[in-house]
Amino acid sequence: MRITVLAGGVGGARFLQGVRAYAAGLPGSEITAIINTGDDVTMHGLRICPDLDSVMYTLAGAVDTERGWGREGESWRIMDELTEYGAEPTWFSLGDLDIATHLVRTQMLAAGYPLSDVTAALCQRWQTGVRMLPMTDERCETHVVIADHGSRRAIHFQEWWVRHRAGIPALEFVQVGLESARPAAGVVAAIEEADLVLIAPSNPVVSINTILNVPGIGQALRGGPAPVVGLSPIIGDAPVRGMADACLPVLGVQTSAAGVAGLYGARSAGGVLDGWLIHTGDTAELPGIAVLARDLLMTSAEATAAMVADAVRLAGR
Ligand code: FO1
Repeated sequence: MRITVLAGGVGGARFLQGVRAYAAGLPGSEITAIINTGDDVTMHGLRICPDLDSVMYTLAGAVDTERGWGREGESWRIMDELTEYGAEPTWFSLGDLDIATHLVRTQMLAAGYPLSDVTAALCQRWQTGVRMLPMTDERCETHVVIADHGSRRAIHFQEWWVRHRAGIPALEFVQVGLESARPAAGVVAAIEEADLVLIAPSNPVVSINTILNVPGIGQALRGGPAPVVGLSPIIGDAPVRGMADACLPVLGVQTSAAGVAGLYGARSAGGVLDGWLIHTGDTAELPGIAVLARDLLMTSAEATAAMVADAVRLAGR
C-alpha cells in the first residue's frame, strides 16, 4: 500500500511513527510524507526547517522527546557564545548537534541544490523509513500580522510562536512567496499515485492549511484517485498539542473537531476530506465526510498504528 501523509512538525512526527508501525505489517508498503515548510526561517545565516527536522529526528529516534524538537543529548555551547556576542535572535535556541544539520542544509542550498534534494541527502544518514518531501522547494514562509501601536506589522511565524508564545493576538497569517511556490519534486505524484492520503493531526492552520495552499497541492488532492482521511488535532475544545487554539479563531474557525473538518471541507463539495477521525465523545457531522469516533491520543506508535488501521477501514481500503 502506498500511503501519503500531509504533516507538520511535532504532532506530524508522532503520527508518522504510527503510520510506519502500521506499514511494518504490510510488506512492500511505501510511506511518503509531505511536510510543511512554512515555519522555515534563516537565523545566524543558517537555513532552519523545524518541521522537516522534527520529523527526521523523531523517525530516527534522535529527537529530544521532551521538547519534541531538536536533538536528544543536545548541548548549547555555540548558542551561549552567540548570546555572549549579543547576536540576535537569542530567543531561538540552536543546539550544537542541530547546528550541524543546518550547516549541511545551508551549504547545499547555497550550492544550488533544491530543498527536496537536500532533505533526501540529510535523511540518507538517518534512514527514517519514510520518504520525506518538503511541500515546496521555494521559500514560502508564514508571517503573522499583528497590531502595533495602531498600525499593522508582520513578524515571522517563529517570532510569534517561540518568542511571544502565540500570546500576541494574530490578525492574519500570510504565506510570503505563495504565489510563485510550486509543489516540490515528487509531491503531486505522491498524491496521485497513493492508495490512501492521510492528514496528520497537525496544526490545521499553520501546518496543514499551509501545505494545502501551495498552488497545485489542494488541486491534486481534490482530483486524485486516493481517498483522503484526516485525524482531528482537536480533542474537545483544545489542541492535542501545540497552540492551534491561537490560530483557528484567526480564520473564524471554531476550535473543535467539527470546526477543523469544516475548514478542510468534503471532497464532494470542493474540499479535501472523504473521512474524518474524531476523539470519542466529540461530534462532527458534515455532508460527504464519513466520521469515526475513537481514542485519538498518540500514547505510543502502536496506539497510533491502530488509528491508522481505522483510517484505512474508513477509507474502504
Ligand atoms: N521551539 C521553541 O519553543 N524554542 C526554541 O528555541 C526553538 C528552537 C528550534 C530550533 C530548531 C528547530 O528545528 C526547532 C526549534 N523550535 C523551538 C521548535 C519550532 O520553532 C516550533 O515548535 C515549530 O516551528 C512549530 O511547529
